[in-house]
Amino acid sequence: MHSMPESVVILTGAGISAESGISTFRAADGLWEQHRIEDVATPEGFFRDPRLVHHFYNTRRRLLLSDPIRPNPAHTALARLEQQFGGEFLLVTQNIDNLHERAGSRNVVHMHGEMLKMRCQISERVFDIRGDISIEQRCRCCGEAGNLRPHVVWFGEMPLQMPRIIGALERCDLFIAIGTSGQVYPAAGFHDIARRHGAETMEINLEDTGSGFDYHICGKAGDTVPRFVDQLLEADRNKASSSRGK
Ligand code: BV8
Repeated sequence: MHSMPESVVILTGAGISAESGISTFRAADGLWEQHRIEDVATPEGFFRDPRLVHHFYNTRRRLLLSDPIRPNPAHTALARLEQQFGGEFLLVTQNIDNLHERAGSRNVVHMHGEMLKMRCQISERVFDIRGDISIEQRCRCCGEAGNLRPHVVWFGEMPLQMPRIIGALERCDLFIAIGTSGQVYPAAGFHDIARRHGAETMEINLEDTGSGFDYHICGKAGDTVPRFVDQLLEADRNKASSSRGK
């Protein structure tokens, strides 16, 4: 990187949770190999067969809450970066798991929603959920069965907190995408927005996804992210001490 960043935006995808034991979407054994997106990750699919969609998310929620699943060193490193970086920092995730929060991140923007939340389709109220959601379940707001859905953004639905994300992309001078294939918009276009506003862009992934980032760090996030965060924080400390020295 040419200069020490003052403002960093990080976007994470399923690849950052892969080493924690959570399937990604587009790998050979990925989620989309076992289910059609249209059936389980669209409003139309939910309207057509809510039981199937609840089963899809209930299964993923039970796995997420099971004992072997825990944050990996990449999640922990990003929590350290949020706490110690001297400049502006925003973590945006496409993931609906809670591993960033369990690793200590405090200010996570879940642009595609959260598996541990459900929403009433009538009142739009959002509730925490740790168990299964079923069509027989009554919502606390209306007291009726059949209104509850996962608080997750499906294809064709508007991602959450977009104005906040776009504002941060326009201000940042370093944008880093970690563990995402860059297949899904608008997230896949974030690095273009950041670059158009003068940011340097970096991809941390197993491979170069060919999305036109300025820099690439190839390898497993659990190895590459802690190393990168240590280097960035070291440079940030040196900059702070040298500016005090003036
Ligand atoms: C919207 C929540 C507009 C659900 C998700 C044509 C027709 C219809 C729609 C569109 C279209 N063209 C574009 C669109 C829009 C559509 C879209 O982009 N479709 C794609 C398929 C073409 N997008 C939308 O619909 C979005 N909404 O556009 O709204 C709008 C405007 C006005 C008004 C209303 C609406 C909403 C998209 C959100 C969908 N929900 N998730 C759930 O989780 O169940 S998407 C889901 O897939 C994830 O959230 C994530 O965002 C996305 C991509 O997944 P990745 O995270 O990248 O995972 P993937 O498996 O693909 O890749 C993993 C990567 O990690 C790989 O690169 C791998 O190499 C790497 N990796 C693996 N292991 C490791 C690793 N890296 C490092 N270390 C490792 N160990």
